[in-house]
Amino acid sequence: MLKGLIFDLDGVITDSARFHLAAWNELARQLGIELPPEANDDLRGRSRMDSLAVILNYGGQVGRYSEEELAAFAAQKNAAYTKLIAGMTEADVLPGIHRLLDDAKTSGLTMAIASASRNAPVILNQLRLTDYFTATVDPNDLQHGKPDPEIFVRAQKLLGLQTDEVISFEDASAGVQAIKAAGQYAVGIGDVHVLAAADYNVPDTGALVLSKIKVAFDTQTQTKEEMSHG
Ligand code: B16
Ligand code: MG
Repeated sequence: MLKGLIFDLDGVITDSARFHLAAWNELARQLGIELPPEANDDLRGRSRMDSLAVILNYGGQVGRYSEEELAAFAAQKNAAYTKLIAGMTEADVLPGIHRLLDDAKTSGLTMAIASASRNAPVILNQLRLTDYFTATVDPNDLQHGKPDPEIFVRAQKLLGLQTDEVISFEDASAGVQAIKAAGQYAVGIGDVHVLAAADYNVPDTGALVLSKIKVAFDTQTQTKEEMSHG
């Protein structure tokens, strides 16, 4: 039975993913790296240091810099990013998200944030959404970034729920992989070809309707139960 929802933040609740990409592109250019369009999908959902590694890999610069230099690049990117998100308000909540969160609240579902971003609490506060969530995973406590399932397993535990009691939402390929590796039901938001591993796909957040997603979730859960009983 469905009891909780777990949300990625960047690209799901709000379009801060574009600010991450802008800040990374600025740093990449400074390092003489021209990122190809497919880098956008590779960077989505990855932790700060993993994202930097992806960029250096595109530029053939892996192993060129010391730990201190890498930390300085990451700090520089974060400074640019925090400037870009400073002006975010309630108006930056993506279409369909307020409706989804309100429907979930009315249905008695409990909700958590599973964002790799250390800036997630600040953004949630600016969007005036903090009170919807009973738990937010602290990425500082994690050993592994997405696509490792750790962050979604942690969010589910914080909610005190079982894998077959939650639905998790992601816009990133690495994120959908993480949800599936955690054994949870995945809703993929974005290009269906990129997010083919999800159980339920929508092109954008405006198409998220809780009652419809719940029907698909219940059908899949029922089928699994019938199969396990032979
Ligand atoms: P920060 P999500 C992720 O957030 C972003 O998608 C990713 O682009 C970013 O590098 C990562 O957070 C770390 O963010 O540098 O702010 O700590 O999609 O998991 O909500
Ligand atoms: Mg995301």
